[in-house]
Amino acid sequence: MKCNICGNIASIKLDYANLRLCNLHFVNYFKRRIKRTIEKYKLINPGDKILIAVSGGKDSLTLLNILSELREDINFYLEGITIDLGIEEYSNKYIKIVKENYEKFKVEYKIISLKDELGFTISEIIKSMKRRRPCSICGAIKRYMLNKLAYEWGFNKLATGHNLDDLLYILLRSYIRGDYKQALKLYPLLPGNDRLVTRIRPLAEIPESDIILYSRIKGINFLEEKCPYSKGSKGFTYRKLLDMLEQESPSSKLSMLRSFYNIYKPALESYYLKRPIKLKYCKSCGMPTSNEICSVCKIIARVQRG
Ligand code: Q46
Ligand code: ZN
Ligand code: ZN
Repeated sequence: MKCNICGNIASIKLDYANLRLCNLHFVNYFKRRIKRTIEKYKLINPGDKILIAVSGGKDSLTLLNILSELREDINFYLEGITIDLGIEEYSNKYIKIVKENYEKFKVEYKIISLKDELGFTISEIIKSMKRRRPCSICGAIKRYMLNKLAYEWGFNKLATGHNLDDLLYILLRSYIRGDYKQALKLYPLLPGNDRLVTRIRPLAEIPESDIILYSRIKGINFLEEKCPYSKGSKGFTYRKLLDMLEQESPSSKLSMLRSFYNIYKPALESYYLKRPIKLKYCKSCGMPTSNEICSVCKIIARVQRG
């Protein structure tokens, strides 16, 4: 098997692109595709102040590596944020790894303790609410905290490491639940307004398998261990289904996302924009919400009541 670019021995086979590549040309190809996403969806402009959410997993650390390399070319400011969720040993492990990577890639960062910010750790909230599937609560709290802090610290963009598989999983889930509001948020750029900071997802068109390859080739040390609360999550089944589809018919993942962007999303928008969602401000914390009190303030009030 020879590299399609240089003719040396190829170590990587990308069926979706019908390419065989050596490590060097895979890395170039990977970076070029992310740059193309950034340009195509106008994710980054010179002078931007970008806060990147880093969890210690392969996606956010790969994005940290790529954005740290691009910041001089495009001329934007980059800073990292990691939330200490207080999930016992698991949190200690990812915090150690993110610190090493922030230093390696020379990116300023802040580690924020959820206990200090909200008064409770994720473990305490989950125990108190006795939920079988804690990820929806944890996800809502993380999104809330990231937006709130990015806004309060004066960043105009919040970058996350969502990849192609993550977006397709959310798309499938929202289709099954009939949750069109969630589906409409699936785009590499989610424009903000007022207290809602613009969100960007530069890895939106990159399959998870490519991110694993890239991080291994580049020697990025990431946490492979899964969060203890992720056991039994339906996400694994959805992802397995998507992988089977891709194996049967290479490039179906990307085609699925592109058809959604080009055909289904505009159709949904033209239908639902006739019923726009009115954004209010939470009467308790002042952050944007579609209700009187935001979901995170409701969660915290419930945990405080015990
Ligand atoms: S940290 Fe939180 Fe994840 Fe753990 S509780 Fe679920 S959402 S799995 S990415
Ligand atoms: Zn090559
Ligand atoms: Zn609130």
